[in-house]
Amino acid sequence: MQEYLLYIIIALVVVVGLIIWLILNKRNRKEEVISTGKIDKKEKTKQVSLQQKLTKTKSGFLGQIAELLKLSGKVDEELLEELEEALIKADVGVTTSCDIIDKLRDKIKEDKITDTQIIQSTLIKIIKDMMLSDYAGKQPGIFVNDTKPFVILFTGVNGVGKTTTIGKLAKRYVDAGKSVLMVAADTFRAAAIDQLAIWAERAGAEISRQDQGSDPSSVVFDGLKKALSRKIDIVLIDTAGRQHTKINLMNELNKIDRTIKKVIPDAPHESLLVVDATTGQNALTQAEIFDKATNLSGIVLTKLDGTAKGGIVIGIKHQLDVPVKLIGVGETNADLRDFSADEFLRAIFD
Ligand SMILES: Nc1nc2c(ncn2[C@@H]2O[C@H](COP(=O)(O)OP(=O)(O)OP(=O)(O)O)[C@@H](O)[C@H]2O)c(=O)[nH]1
Ligand SMILES: [Mg+2]
Repeated sequence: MQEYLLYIIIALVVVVGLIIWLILNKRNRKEEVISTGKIDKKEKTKQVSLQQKLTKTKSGFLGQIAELLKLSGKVDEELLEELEEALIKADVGVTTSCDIIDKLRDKIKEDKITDTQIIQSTLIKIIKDMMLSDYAGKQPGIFVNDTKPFVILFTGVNGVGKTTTIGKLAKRYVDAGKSVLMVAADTFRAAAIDQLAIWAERAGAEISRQDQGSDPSSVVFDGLKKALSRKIDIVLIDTAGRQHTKINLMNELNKIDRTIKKVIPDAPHESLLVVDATTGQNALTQAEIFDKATNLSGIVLTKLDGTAKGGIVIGIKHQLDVPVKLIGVGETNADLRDFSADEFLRAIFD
């Protein structure tokens, strides 16, 4: 009888162990992610350092601050106002710049700082701490989990780099062994559909398209149905560039978003606003309005190589609570990079 009981206990232990193993395994699988940065190691080693790509911002931003501190002999309210102005000019954003300078003011009082050199290092530390805390717990880049299809919607004003970003991302995902379907929901111009088709061919991705002038929501509906039936891994939806001030165009975007949810209720899994870093503060207004139409999950900041005002990177998450996920620092595939606050801060300040 006792022996019989022992067998039952052993069987129970085995069953419970098996259940625990299954739960843990499932959880681990859910967390399996692809970082765009990890995809093409060969390409990554060829990359020019971010510091080199951001030289304009580095010299513009730091140069301005250093110059101000050199010219100013003493630490006073006037210097703080000038520093705040320099931050605003570098596109850090008014609210964020005020927050930074308020913290600096407090620190000056607390530590009784009178040396302008110490002001510079204190200011940089405040910016670093702020940004690292804004991005705490956020992994760099876009993380594609095992949801199938994983749908990414790209929006933004005209000419910011939406289609180019989709092309570069598609290449990385295809290289990582994923099946990718591009949806040509920019039906405004025939050339836009052709441009996406060229990117699809280059990347080895599929494309779902209709004629110019078709309803973009209908293109999205068909594209997602196709992706579901073909068990596609990743869907990248291109949309027409639109000014955030045009209400009818923003409503059209909202309709696209609703259509996506009709086919796949928890999609889009990423809703990315592509922003041209050279447009400065206008980016914050754009993000606010696009967020209302498509509930943004992140920002792709392109053309950071072409601006001396990379301060937008510091302000955008702080002010809008939408993180930068990718940055564009040039025209090649390797120039689309996962955004890491830590790496950005090192490139600018070290
Ligand atoms: N220097 C630089 N150029 C970029 C970057 N990203 C995109 N571009 C260029 O920006 C231009 C516009 O890119 P598109 O991808 O066509 O922009 P779009 O947002 O799709 O434009 P529309 O569909 O017309 O609204 C192209 O010449 C790209 O090569 C970047 O990170 N750095
Ligand atoms: Mg385009």
